[in-house]
Amino acid sequence: MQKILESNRPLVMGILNTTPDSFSDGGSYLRKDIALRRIEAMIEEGVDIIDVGGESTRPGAQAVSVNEELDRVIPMIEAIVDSGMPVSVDTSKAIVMTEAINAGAGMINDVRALQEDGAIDAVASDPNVSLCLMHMKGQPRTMQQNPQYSDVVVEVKSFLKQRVQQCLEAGIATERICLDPGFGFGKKLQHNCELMKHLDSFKELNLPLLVGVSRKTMIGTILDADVNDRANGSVAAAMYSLTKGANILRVHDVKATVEAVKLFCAFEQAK
Ligand code: 9MG
Repeated sequence: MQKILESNRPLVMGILNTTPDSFSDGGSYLRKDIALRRIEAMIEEGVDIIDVGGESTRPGAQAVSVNEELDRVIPMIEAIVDSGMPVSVDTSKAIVMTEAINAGAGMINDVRALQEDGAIDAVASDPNVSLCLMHMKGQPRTMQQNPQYSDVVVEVKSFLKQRVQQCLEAGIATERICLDPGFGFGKKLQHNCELMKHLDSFKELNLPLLVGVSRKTMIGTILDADVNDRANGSVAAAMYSLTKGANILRVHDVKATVEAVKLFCAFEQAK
């Protein structure tokens, strides 16, 4: 799985939400058989890694218990591992991280950048597990209530740098880490646009970048589009992020993104 972060082409990370209140699939993947079909479909569509989440991080979302989160994600991790597809788990809880790794997860995607109790220790000891450290200002329940920055790019970069340093001090190798500015997490539209425009400046941290803009409010606001009508905008934004150095795209619309990435690579590889 460490190879995921060493890929020399952009990767597509497909989203598998198992939360009943998931903002873009309305919880329709809650039932296991439907989730399994979604996994199969994403694999057929050419996904590179599947990100399983058991606790919604959308604005206003409420926390769930450890047991509830484990009940949601562990069967999905096992099913994805059985299929041979790399699996990432979107969690901030140390116990869920440990159980996910034991179940075969190869990546932990933490929107809280391993700041919760025990999180760094939970991931430090397994050298084969990759990590995504994301920036979020505040907590999901309240993060969109008028977030303010003096310079969002400088602030987000400095936070991520600090979190990487913390990981290094805990003995985590840099090769295991990728970074994510956290589009939509405690950011207004202007902040998201600035982060996107200056995404290339995050390359100075010398780590792969993960970008998640799929179907988010920033796309809906710019296009005045309902959540179910944001696929085209999401792919366009993902492609823009590739021109700025993104390495992993976290998306709902796997087929469209895989096709767009193929075109991007073909043009990039031309003489
Ligand atoms: C869980 N989750 C929701 N949005 C995300 C994003 O933009 N990045 C990452 N890493 N995780 C996300």
